[in-house]
Amino acid sequence: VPKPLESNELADWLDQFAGVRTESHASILIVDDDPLLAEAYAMALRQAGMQVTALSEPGRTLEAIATATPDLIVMDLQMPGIDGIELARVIRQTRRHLSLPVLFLSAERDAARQLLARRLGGDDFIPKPVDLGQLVTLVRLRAERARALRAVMETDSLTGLLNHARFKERLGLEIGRSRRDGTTLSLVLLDLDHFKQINDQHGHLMGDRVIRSLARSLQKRLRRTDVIGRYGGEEFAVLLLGTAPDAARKVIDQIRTRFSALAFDTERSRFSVTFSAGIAGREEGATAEAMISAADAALYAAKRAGRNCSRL
Ligand code: GH3
Ligand code: MG
Ligand code: MG
Ligand code: MG
Repeated sequence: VPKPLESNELADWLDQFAGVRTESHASILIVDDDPLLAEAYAMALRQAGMQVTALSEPGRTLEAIATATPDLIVMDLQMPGIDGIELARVIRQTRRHLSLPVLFLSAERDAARQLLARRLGGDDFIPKPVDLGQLVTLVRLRAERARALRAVMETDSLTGLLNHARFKERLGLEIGRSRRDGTTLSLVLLDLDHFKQINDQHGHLMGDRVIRSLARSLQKRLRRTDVIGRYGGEEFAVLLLGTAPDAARKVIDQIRTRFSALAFDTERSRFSVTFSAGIAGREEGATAEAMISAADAALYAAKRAGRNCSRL
């Protein structure tokens, strides 16, 4: 059993990293039943520029993964009442965390058991007592890589917006968050009008340009905290945080007016495109499915009303 750190030892350790701090947006979750050790590792990684959550209650690991959305987990193998290998296996059972790297920390000296830990799901093995320089090096590179890979998996390649799966996941998370905080939340579904005709008359490449252009209009006009996704082919979804439906409608109508005024040029012609929008607020006890069908029904009403308009 590794002995806990003295605070002056910790200061010495941390001094080693004073010069190596570089920008990193990687988010790390550390799970070690010894709170002093967990915090020591956390400080070393933070010192190297990473976002770190230190957890000394291993039973709350799944919950911490959901809230902190880490790019990598550093986990102690010897924890009372919980088997690190089993915990890693449970984490990997979620589709989303299939490729979430887990680095095991262990005082285990037996090479065969170290190998077993790797075979059962650990991506690497860091011996205890931990060399903090080694920890920082191993963690940063892998976390950056995992983060980049996740961004690719969650992003729509044509527009750079969140893809359908990730958007729906965010919708669920944000509904939960706004319920807990007692804030408002609006969901908008947008659909380009008569888009088949745009493709037919100007070609699919031009159609793609229109789709990218609407993506950019949304990114430009919405808040950085708002969530924008490409919901389907020529359909987009937007979550406006802390915004009631009537306010959301004003914002979307402004974007709609400006977008419809954009001119798209081809060799032979110049044309413009419109979209319709359906808006739904978070009702008491709303689920993601309920909000999507409410916004979808409103979008359908906007289409029926002649398109290039929005409905609540
Ligand atoms: P409405 O006003 O009722 O929405 O009419 P619409 O023609 O837009 O509706 P519909 O859903 O029938 O057609 C959508 C079209 O969008 C059909 C499909 O070929 C096109 N589309 C879907 N994804 C893409 C894409 O990524 N690029 C291009 N260029 N076209 C796409
Ligand atoms: Mg332990
Ligand atoms: Mg459509
Ligand atoms: Mg359409």
